[in-house]
Amino acid sequence: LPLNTTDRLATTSSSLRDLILRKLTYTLGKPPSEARDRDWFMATALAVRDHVVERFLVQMHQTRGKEGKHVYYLSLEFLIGRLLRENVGNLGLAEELRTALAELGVTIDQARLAEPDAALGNGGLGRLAACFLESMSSLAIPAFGYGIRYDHGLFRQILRDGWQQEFPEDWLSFGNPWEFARPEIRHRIGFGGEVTAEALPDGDERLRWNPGEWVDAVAYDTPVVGWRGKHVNVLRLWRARAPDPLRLDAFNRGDHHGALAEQVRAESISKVLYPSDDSPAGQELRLRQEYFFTSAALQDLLRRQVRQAGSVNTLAERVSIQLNDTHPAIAVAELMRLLVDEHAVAWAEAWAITRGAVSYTNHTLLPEALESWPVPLMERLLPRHMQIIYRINAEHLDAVRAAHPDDDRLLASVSLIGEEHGRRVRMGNLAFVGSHHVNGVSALHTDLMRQTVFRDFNTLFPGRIVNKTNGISFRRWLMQCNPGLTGLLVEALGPKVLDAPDILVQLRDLAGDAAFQGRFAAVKRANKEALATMLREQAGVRVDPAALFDVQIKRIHEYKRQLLNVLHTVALYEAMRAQPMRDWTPVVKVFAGKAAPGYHRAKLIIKLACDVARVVNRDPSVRGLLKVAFLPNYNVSAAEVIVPAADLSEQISTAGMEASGTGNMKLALNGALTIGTLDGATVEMAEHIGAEQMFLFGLSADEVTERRASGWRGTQAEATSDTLAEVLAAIGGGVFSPDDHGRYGDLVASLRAEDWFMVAADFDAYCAAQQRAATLYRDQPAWRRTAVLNTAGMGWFSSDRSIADYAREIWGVPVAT
Ligand code: DL6
Repeated sequence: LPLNTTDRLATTSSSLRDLILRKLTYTLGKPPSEARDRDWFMATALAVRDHVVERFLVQMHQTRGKEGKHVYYLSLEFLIGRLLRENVGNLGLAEELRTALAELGVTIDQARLAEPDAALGNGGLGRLAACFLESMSSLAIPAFGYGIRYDHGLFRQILRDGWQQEFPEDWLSFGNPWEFARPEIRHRIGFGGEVTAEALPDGDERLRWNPGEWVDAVAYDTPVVGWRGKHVNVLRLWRARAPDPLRLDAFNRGDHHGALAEQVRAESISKVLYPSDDSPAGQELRLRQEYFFTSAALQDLLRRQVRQAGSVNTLAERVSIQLNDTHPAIAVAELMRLLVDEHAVAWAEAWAITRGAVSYTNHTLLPEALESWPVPLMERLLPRHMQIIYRINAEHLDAVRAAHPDDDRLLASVSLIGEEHGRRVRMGNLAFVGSHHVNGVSALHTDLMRQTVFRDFNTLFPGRIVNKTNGISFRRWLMQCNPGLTGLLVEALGPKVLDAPDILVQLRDLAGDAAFQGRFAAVKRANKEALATMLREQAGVRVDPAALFDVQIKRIHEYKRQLLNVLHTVALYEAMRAQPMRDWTPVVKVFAGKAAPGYHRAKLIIKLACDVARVVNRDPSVRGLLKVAFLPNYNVSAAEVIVPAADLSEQISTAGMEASGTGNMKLALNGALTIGTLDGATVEMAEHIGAEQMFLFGLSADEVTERRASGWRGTQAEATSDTLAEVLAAIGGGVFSPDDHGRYGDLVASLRAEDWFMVAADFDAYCAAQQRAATLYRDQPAWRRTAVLNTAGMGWFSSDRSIADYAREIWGVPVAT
């Protein structure tokens, strides 16, 4: 063993206490009397990290020489959140830590809440990557996550008079106790320059790229421990540094700024996360980020391959490289370059290796979010890659032409170069041809991929597109965020439920049991009280925990239709005001989410929600009936409070537009009922839970397509719905914006015109579904029964199931069952 048994860390509370105290004293240099909550967090995290590292070293020792195929998960985003509770929970040290800290006069929450959120992602895609890493460790699949160690993660959102303002977020300002800097692990990344040809003795020529600029990628490793401490993988994030820290010649000439210019330019690559989600982010810096981390990852894994296997030839048997969306799609060209130019592999063999190793996940069908890069930019920044892409494209189009002669439409559609808006490299097409499998993230999304964006590819390469429905980590999204419900489930179903979530289905037998319902409801009530406190402290809104908590938490985007929810809020408000004495179900509407900084319409929707909240919350005639809260700065930690407290989960995207959703899963698992459209993974949730236990409404994906094709206009809906007409008139007329009557004029006009997102079209159906929810809530036994049935149906949506599917069907990696 790498450690003597006598050196092994004891897991008792007293040894943990001593370890924390040693970290506080000798690593942080503080006596307990001086320690603040942040110091306790740091000392605790460092102590916990020792336990993680110990397991890692033992595992390394036990598996040396027996490592199976490795998975490399390349993602521009990892939305990690806080790690203390996850690591402690997965190590099984929660109770010992509680006691240890209590003996030091500290509560576990004091330490836990002092941890900053690692927000290295925008939303669903980044959070999925974090859940997947945890699941790969939990299933003991040898894996590395590769990404960027941004200095600043997703911006901090402040609402000033209802308008979103963005401020930099600073998660690293007090140091990051989970990571290990690995200055010795660095790779050179080139940009620009030129390609030269070198004659070979056999008359052939070898092309060489001489970059004009170099940046170093330096590794920072965060160990990721799986459930029950079984296995530890590494998340390796790259930081950009200039090879030379400063230009001494310039400094000595007195040009102090110029001396640092290279460093500043290099470091800008890992400075900030692009704050875009399902929207375009097509600037040069973004391409530099994408190439930077992809190249570093590939160089790193090739070095490991050569060290372990002696050559690159067996790469495809030994590794699986998963591209999380097209952000790392340049990997196809970069792997070819490294194999052909650096490792002297023949082109055809290199192509077989690349296609054997790489697979790609698509996360969006929105045309504006499908990445493409202008050819001139690529030629300037990555000239050798552009040559490689041209050659891949030529061979690909030759093959297509041979099989489908005279089909110019087909050639144009599947080419790697698009001509629509100037010549651009289509990254989705590049990823498709360079992958052995391409997957969507829900059954519906995968079908739509086959019918729309990759329709022609699906004909050319039948079977390459597969579905892998998303999942969520039950450790974080049940056990850690909802200990009350977890305790109840363990009591009712036995501890095995913690390891085998399929057992949740047995809850169906208890759904009608009044005593169990009561306990289930008591847990929900306690969670709602915690959320009520947060709403009071952070949104300045006082709410009654007995009311129906109707929650919409996600990025703000027109297709996610927060606007539809706001319109219903207004309709409900007007109805309550008109008849305050009616037997209403008291409702609290909770909104949270960030808008991309340049997405003006999304910011206006936030403003509208806040304007409506201000009017409603001040109106005495609806006191006790309706409250509206927009919680600022939504992040993973806020979700961990909101998710366990929700009664109603809003999953109301325009059908066909949400690839999967994962918030829908988190909320249903915690006993919220879904009000939603048949979109993304909500369709599969309805199959597992039972559509009758949900409030489904609205147009289907096919109907949305038909409506759009028919020249639908929102005025058609307005003409048949008095309620919609009144709501639009109120908002458009300035009832909620007395300081600026015209503020929402354009917004309302767009609903009356093409109504692209079918807000007006679905309005009446949505209100009817809301009515069904409010009515059911009044019958608490029936509501509770349905809530239990929702939790019962969610076992399949564990990210362990998703990852096991990827492992077996895409990566060819064995999974222990
Ligand atoms: O697959 C994870 C997540 C899905 O659950 C969401 O439905 C989808 O919107 C999101 N997609 C993105 C797209 N970003 N890009 N490119 O975040 O992925």
